[in-house]
Amino acid sequence: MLRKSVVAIVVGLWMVGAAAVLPARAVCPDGTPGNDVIDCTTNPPAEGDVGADLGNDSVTIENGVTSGIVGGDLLPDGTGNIGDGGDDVIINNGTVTIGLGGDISSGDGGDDTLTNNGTINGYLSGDYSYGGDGGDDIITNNGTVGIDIDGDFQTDNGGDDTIINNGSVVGNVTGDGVSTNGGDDTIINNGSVTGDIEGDSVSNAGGNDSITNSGSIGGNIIGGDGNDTVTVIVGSDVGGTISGDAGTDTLTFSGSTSDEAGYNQIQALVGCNPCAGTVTLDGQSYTFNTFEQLVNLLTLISQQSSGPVQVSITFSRSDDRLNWMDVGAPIAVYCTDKRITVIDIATNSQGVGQFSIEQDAIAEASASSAILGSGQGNQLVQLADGSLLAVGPTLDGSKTYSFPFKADCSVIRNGQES
Ligand SMILES: [Ca+2]
Ligand SMILES: [Ca+2]
Ligand SMILES: [Ca+2]
Ligand SMILES: [Ca+2]
Repeated sequence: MLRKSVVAIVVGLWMVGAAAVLPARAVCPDGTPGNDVIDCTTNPPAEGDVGADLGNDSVTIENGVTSGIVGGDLLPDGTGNIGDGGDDVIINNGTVTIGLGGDISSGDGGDDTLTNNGTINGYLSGDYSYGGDGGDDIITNNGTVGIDIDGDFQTDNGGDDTIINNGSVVGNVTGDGVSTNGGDDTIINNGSVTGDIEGDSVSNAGGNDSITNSGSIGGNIIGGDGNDTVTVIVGSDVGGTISGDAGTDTLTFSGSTSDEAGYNQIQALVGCNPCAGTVTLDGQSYTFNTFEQLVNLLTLISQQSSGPVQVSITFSRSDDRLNWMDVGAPIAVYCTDKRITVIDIATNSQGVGQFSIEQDAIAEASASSAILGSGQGNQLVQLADGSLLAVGPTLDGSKTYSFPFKADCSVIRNGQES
C-alpha cells in the first residue's frame, strides 16, 4: 500500500516535470478584452487574422508565420472593435497579407508601438478608427510594406506619431490621412519610399510636422498645413518636389559635403522668404517651394594635400546665425527682423528640432526675467535689462551653454558653458 502510494507520487512528479520540459505548443490565439500577451508561432486558425481585442496587448508574429490582419484592438473574429483602443506593442517578423494596425476600433486610439521586421503586403497604420481620435504611435519599418504607412487614417483628430522607415515602402508614408485635424508628426526616412511622404492630408487644421530624409523618395515631400520642418540630408534622393505648403515652414539642409558649388547655391538662398527653387548638391537635385525659411546646417569639407580637412565655413555669419563663432555649440540661434529661431543641434551636427519667437511678440522687459519660448530642452529668456539669453544643455549634457544677444540681432558676447 505504502509502496503503491510512493510510486503514484513519483509518477505524478515525473509527469509534472515532463510537462515543464516539453516545448510550448505552437499557437496563435486571439486576445481578450483584457491585457494579453500573444506570441504567434503558427499561422492563426479560422479566419486567419490576429485580433488582440481591447486592453494593452503585446503581439508578436514570428518568422515564418503568415496572417491576414493583425490588430492591437481588433475583435477576435477579425472585425473592428467598439470602444477605446489600448496601448499595444506589435512586432511582425513574418508575413501579414492584408494589414497591421495599432487600433482598428470606433473609439479613441491608444498609444501603440508597431515594428515591422518582415513583410506586410498591405498597410501599416497606427490608427484606423472610425469616429475616435488617433493615439500617439511609434511606427518603425525595417522590412517591406506593400501599400502605405499611416500614423492616423480615418480618425477624428490625428495623434502625434513618430514614423521611422529603415526598409522599403511601396506606397506613401503619411502622418495623417483622412483625419479631421492633423497631429504633430515626426517622419524619418532612412530607406526607400516609392510614393510621397506627407505630414498631413486632412480636411481641417494640419499639424506641425517634422520630416527628415536621408534615403530615397520616388515622389514628393509634402508638409501640408501647419508649421512644418523638412530636413534634407546630403546624398538623399527626392524624385518629386519638396513643399512646405500653408503655414510657416522651414527647409533645412544638413550633413557633410565636399560639393562647394552646391553648398554655395544653398548658402545664397539663406534669408529667402518665400523660399522656392532648385539646388543640386552631391549630384542630387532638390526642387522646393512654399517655405518661409531656409537653414543651412551643412558642413563643407575641403580636400587638402594633407588629407580631408574640415573647414569652419559652415557657420558663416551671412546666414544670420548669430552664434556662428561658437563651434560645437548645442544650439544655433538665428535672428532676423521678423523672428528669432533656436535650433537644437544633435551630436551628428544635424538640426533635430526648433522653436521660433516672432519679433512682434517680444514685449517690453519686465522687472524679472521671462521665458519667451522653449523646446528640445532649450530656452530663450528675456532678462530684466531687455537683453536675450539662449540657453541649452551642452552636447554631452554635462554643462549649460548660454548665449547673450539683443532683439536687434546684435551679439553681446560669445556663448559660454558653465
Ligand atoms: Ca491600440
Ligand atoms: Ca496615430
Ligand atoms: Ca501631421
Ligand atoms: Ca506647412
